[in-house]
Amino acid sequence: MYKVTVALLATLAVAAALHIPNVRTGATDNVHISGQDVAQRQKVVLQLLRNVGQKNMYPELVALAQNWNPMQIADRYANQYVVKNFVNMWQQGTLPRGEIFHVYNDSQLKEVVALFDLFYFAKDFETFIKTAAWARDNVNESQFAYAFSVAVVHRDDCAGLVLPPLYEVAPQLYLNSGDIMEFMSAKMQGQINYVKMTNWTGGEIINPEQLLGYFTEDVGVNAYHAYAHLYMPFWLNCEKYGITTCQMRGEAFYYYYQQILARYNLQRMANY
Ligand SMILES: *[C@@H]1O[C@H](CO)[C@@H](O)[C@H](O)[C@H]1NC(C)=O
Ligand SMILES: *[C@@H]1O[C@H](CO)[C@@H](O)[C@H](O)[C@H]1NC(C)=O
Ligand SMILES: CC(=O)N[C@H]1CO[C@H](CO)[C@@H](O)[C@@H]1O
Repeated sequence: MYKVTVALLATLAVAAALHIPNVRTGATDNVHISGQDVAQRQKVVLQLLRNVGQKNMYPELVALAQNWNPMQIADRYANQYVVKNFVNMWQQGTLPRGEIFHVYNDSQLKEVVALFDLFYFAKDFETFIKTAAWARDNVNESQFAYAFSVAVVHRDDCAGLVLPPLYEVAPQLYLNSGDIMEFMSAKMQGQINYVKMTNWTGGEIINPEQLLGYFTEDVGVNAYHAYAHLYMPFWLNCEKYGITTCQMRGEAFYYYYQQILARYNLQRMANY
């Protein structure tokens, strides 16, 4: 909660007078988002990503999702083809809830891009959030969380909003199951602020690579890597989405991996 409050205050401070050109809808005049709007938008984004594995627990968001029928409001999307495409795909059945989603599985990626398109081409924030509130309970949670996060990063009207820490959205991807079980049992016993230090290099070393566990398993480094993917997904077609900042992509990609591999090699030399 503390983190959320800090994030909200921070966005309030910077967002007081944000002028954002709308690349997506082609509007030439700038959209003005007041500080209060940003705080409200931030709140909704955090609520939608809270406990994604469970059904929506905020009645106002559940209400938004009710009666949602994209085919009836197809004109609220800048690209109407994406609505048909997604609805067709969804009706034929996509990845069930609770299944593991992987971005390198072509059919799963196709579904997630169709969902992202729906989020991205929603003409206004209200349509975007209604779509997201619906998708949260009807699409597989990992696919929803991924498509929604990429949309928040890339939508003009989400400028200044922050995503919750990814290891809080999907802790099972960052922590080992033993730790999660320990947290769960601490929580059931009513303990708060329970701290557990994980020794990533503990246990028997079978492969010298395990000596680097403190680096390769680091929660912050892994979240950072995941963020880099959200900002520059390999499937993001700059022309299709009207994104004008793609010229430096190759350079940014190279710089990012060069830096992280340099650090990795340093750790290897230091350990074996
Ligand atoms: C991709 O995911 C689908 C389920 O959505 C699965 O049936 C298929 O086997 C997966 N493909 C690969 C190559 O793992
Ligand atoms: C983690 O475990 C390894 C191997 O058992 C041990 O050498 C190391 O001192 C431990 N590190 C910490 C911080 O406890
Ligand atoms: C869009 C989608 O895949 N929805 C499925 C998610 O999982 C539930 C429960 O298994 C299915 O009923 C949905 O069809």
